[in-house]
Amino acid sequence: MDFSEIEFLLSAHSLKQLPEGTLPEIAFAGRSNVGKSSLINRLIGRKALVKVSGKPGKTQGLNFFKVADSLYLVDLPGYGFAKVSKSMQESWQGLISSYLETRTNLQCVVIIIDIRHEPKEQDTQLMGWLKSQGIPFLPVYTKMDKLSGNERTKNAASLDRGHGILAGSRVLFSAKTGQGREELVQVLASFVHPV
Ligand SMILES: Nc1nc2c(ncn2[C@@H]2O[C@H](COP(=O)(O)OP(=O)(O)OP(=O)(O)O)[C@@H](O)[C@H]2O)c(=O)[nH]1
Ligand SMILES: [Mg+2]
Repeated sequence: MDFSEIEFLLSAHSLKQLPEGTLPEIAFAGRSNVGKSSLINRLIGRKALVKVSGKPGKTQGLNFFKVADSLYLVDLPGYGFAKVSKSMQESWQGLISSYLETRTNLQCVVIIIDIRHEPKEQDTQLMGWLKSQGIPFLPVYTKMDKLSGNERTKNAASLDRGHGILAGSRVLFSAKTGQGREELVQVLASFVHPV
């Protein structure tokens, strides 16, 4: 996959605003502040095409990026961020779940998990739900630069156990160092097929 030609397309705040589903699509989901936007920037080799922030809740709306007329990447708002109002949280979750349910050109949901965290209920729920909908997904454990080799192995194994994931079907990643990028590109390419 070649990300050298990439542009920001639009930010969708309702299903009506989604671009026509004529290209294969990969969406990036995960809890607030886990590093979704940073992962996309590293993946596409741009420092700041996607906005990143130390404060959770930075990404709002579904942000579409178009790669060389061949692929859409979608940066989703994070879940589990308490600081926005309940009704706003609910309307976001509503939009995201109807997007996931209805988007026929969606070929992979990358679920980004902070490798330092314990297995979280919301990630388990999302994976269970995607399975039940028949939507392919790929877990990525990110911020691996924050742990030493030993802790990394231990935490990755604990997340695998907690979420029922096989070690061969997830990727370890760091947006800071770029570790795991090559593998991620290869694995993503294996999900994508013509619409
Ligand atoms: N050390 C390290 N820091 C990271 C990594 N990925 C993200 N961060 C930092 O984590 C914070 C959140 O990153 P974002 O990419 O904005 O996270 P997000 O998941 O898009 O957040 P929301 O849009 O608010 O849901 C920022 O301060 C990033 O610099 C990583 O791999 N390593
Ligand atoms: Mg973000």
